[in-house]
Order: sequence, then C-alpha cells, then structure tokens
Amino acid sequence: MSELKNDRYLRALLKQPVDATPVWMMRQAGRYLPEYRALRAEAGDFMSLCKNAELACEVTLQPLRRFPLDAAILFSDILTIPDAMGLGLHFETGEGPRFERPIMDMRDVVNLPIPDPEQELGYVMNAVRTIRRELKGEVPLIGFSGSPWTLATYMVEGGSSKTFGKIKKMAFAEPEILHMLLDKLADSVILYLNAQIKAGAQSVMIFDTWGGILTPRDYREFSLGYMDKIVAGLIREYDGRKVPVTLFTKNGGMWLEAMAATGCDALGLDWTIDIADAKARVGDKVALQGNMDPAMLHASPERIRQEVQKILDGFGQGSGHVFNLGHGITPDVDPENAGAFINSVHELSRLYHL
Ligand code: 1CP
Repeated sequence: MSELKNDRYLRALLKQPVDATPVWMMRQAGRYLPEYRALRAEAGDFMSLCKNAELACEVTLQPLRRFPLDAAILFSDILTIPDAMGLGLHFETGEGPRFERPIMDMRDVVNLPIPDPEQELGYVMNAVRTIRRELKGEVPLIGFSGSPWTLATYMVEGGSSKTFGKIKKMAFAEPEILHMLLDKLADSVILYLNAQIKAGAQSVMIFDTWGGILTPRDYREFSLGYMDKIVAGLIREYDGRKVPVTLFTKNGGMWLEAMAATGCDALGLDWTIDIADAKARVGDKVALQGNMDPAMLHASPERIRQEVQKILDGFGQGSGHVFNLGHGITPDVDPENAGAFINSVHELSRLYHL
C-alpha cells in the first residue's frame, strides 16, 4: 500500500475519525486561477490541455500550490467518453461543448463503440499516472466520470441544453433507443473508472449534473438505474485500500435514500438541501460531501466563514463529512476568497472532531 501524508479525505468518506473536516472544491482547477488561464492560452484549447499528460498534471496541481486542499482531482472532462466514441467533440469559446455527430437514431447507437480506456482514452490514464507520481503522496487523487444520463444529454442534444427537448423526446417516444445508449455508456464508464483506479485514482466520483431535470420515476429509470449498475461494477479495493465512490446528482436532494441504496460510499449534495436534513435521512448509510452555495464565494471572507460555520454545525460532531461547494467554483471568483473558504473549514472544524 502506498503511503499518504494526508488521508483525511479518504478517511472521511469511510467515516473513520479525522482531526479536521477535509475540503476540496469542484472545478478547483480552472478559469478563476490566472495561472490556469495562462497555461490554457498557451495550449490553445481545452482538449489539448486534457490530452497532454504533463499539462493536465500541471493544471491539477495549480490549486494545491495555492491552497491546503485535502484532495486533488484529475484534470479532464466528462465528455472524454463521447469524444472517444467518435462524436467529434469541440469547445467553442464562450459556448461550451459541441458534438459534430450527435446521436439521432437506433443506428447511431448500434454503431457506437465502447472505448478501450488504455487506447482511445489512454491519454487520461497517462494523466492519472503522471499526477500520482507528481503528488508524491501528499493528498489522494480523485478520478471521475459523468453519469450515463448526463453524458447522453450532451450526446443527443449535440451540446449543452436549457430545455433538454431532444433527449426527453427520445426518453418518452423511443425509450428502447435511449436504454441501449445508457447501457453502453454504463459499460463504458465501468471500464473507464476501473482503468482510472488501476492507473492510480484513489477514489472516484460520478457527476450526474442533469439527473435533477427528471421526474422521480424517470430519474430512477434513466439515471439512477445506470449509476446503480456502475457502482456494482467498480473495483472497491485496490493497492490494499478501499476506493470510495461518491455519487452526485445536482438537484437530487429528494432522492438521497434511493441514491444511498446503490451501495456507494458517499453522496455529493448541492446547496438546495440542508445538510442536517440529509444527515438525518441517510447519514447512517453514507458519508456526505458539500454543500456551500458556490455564489457565497463572492461574499466577504467573514461572511464565507459564517456560512462554513453554519454548514459544519448542520453536520454536527464526528466524521463522514467532506466539505465542498454544492457545484463548481465559477470563473469570476477571487482566488483569495477560495483560500478564505478552505482555511475556514480547517480552522473551524477541529472542534467537531474532538
Ligand atoms: O478552459 C475552459 O474554457 C474549459 C472549462 C472547463 C474546465 C476547467 C471545462 C469545459 N471542463 C473543465 C474541467 C472539468 N470538468 C473538471 C476538472 C476537474 C476539476 O477541477 O473539478 C471536471 C470534474 C469536469 C466535469 C464536467 N464537465 C461536468 C460535471 C460537473 C459539473 O460541473 O456539473 C460537466 C457537466 C462538464 C461539461 C463541461 N465541460 C466544460 C464545460 C464548460 C462544461 C459545461 C457545459 C454545460 O454547462 O452544459
């Protein structure tokens, strides 16, 4: 087993005692950091950063040089899988992701290959291996993937969407096509995450950014069912250590019990749910990650500290909490405020672990 200097994040996910509440930030490497913008400008475009292991490693480490974060997260994107399936991904400046060949019909789904993680996605595994080497055991490395449903929204819509009209039409008018797509994506995600674990990811997180746009019944049928399949297919112990799995459905606060029943180790919470309520509902089964509103990072350091205190108080005494934002940090945040957030968590949380 490789030694870790700081394993608070892994311990909290497994509800083992910690000295302070661990903290990391979704999208902690990114455009709010001037050093990221500089490297991104040099690389040309976002996917060139992802596909170069040295650059992806450098960007992953940038926030850790500034802040005492308790985990690193692989610098990559959820859309690497659809890209590897041949949909032709490109990022248009200011517009977000676009696919040249979106999924339209059954034939497109039947023809879709399941990518080999060490071939088409070998650049991601190289990034994981490089980051693990450069982290030198300081903190654990988080691997990740999108949920099948969230990936399918981009693949069917052809990019980001506000209304999700195309994918909902497929779900309601041609559900057999969507189910075949989701099943292929679940198989691809299992291979992809297991390869990340073998390459060195010490925990994995599944981002279901768009599960919360569904009715409770449709969430179970089109999103949760496939995350359940993934959790059952993942390597849960590697290199002598448990590999915790975190599920995050944005706007999924209504469904925590069903999410916990997948057998995952932790649930990511957005800011629309009170962490005390979440703990009362599922705290005996899973650890919780979250859940400060990312927009709070625009307030003063004093106000941020008060909010951190309220969330720590909501979770209460003991382990099982990984502090985070309820969604990604936005590009317009002052890095100073991110630092104030992280320091507040470490300073104020010690009292909850006596
Ligand atoms: O420099 C740039 O212009 C690119 C911006 C960017 C970045 C920094 C994108 C494009 N992706 C990323 C990195 C990224 N994406 C990480 C890296 C690790 C980290 O520091 O957290 C992760 C985990 C993601 C995951 C991701 N990508 C999600 C799931 C989580 C979430 O935020 O909801 C989603 C939905 C995406 C799609 C995506 N990629 C990029 C953009 C702008 C988007 C969102 C598009 C949309 O709103 O629909």
